[in-house]
Amino acid sequence: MYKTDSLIECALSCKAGCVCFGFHLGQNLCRRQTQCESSRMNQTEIGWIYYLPDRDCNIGWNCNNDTGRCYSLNSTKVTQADAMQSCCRCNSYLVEINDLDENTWITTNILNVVFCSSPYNCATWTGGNDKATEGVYVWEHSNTTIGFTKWSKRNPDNYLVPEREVDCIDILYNGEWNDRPCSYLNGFLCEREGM
Ligand SMILES: [Ca+2]
Ligand SMILES: [Ca+2]
Ligand SMILES: [Ca+2]
Repeated sequence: MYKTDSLIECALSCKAGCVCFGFHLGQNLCRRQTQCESSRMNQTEIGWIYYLPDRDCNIGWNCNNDTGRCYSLNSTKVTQADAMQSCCRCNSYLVEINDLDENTWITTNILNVVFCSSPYNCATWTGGNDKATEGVYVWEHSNTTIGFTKWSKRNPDNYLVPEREVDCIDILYNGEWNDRPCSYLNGFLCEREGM
């Protein structure tokens, strides 16, 4: 049993020799099992849910039934570049928020479900950035210019200190965006097409 960052991380760790795994949602604990009696899989040990191995990355995704898009939040705090890499492992990409509907859905169904003591404590990386040209924001994975935006008050504010590189976009607990140095350590949200 060990501490993990998300159900997905736990599922990814259940490889050769792992017959099933358990995940404790409240405490983010992961258990890999070399054998699984069906009684164990069904038992109601408080907080634990058991799963069969997930070779295709099917669990741990929260899907929007209207759009068919799925999202997975990871609470590990990493740089934006590392977040991008991590999303790739499940054939997904760092989230790209294309319109208000998507922004609202993510805020309501994902960001607001995570405990945060203040909006600035739980910023989450998106795939948006202006690394190439200051002030010109693009979505990294699709390489498209960002159209819809939901900037928080006084952001983006890189222009105030132009010598600093503040080139990546994170989304705050309330769904508003902020420009932040890409080397900052944030949780992150992966997105992919539905199954
Ligand atoms: Ca999207
Ligand atoms: Ca910038
Ligand atoms: Ca900012």
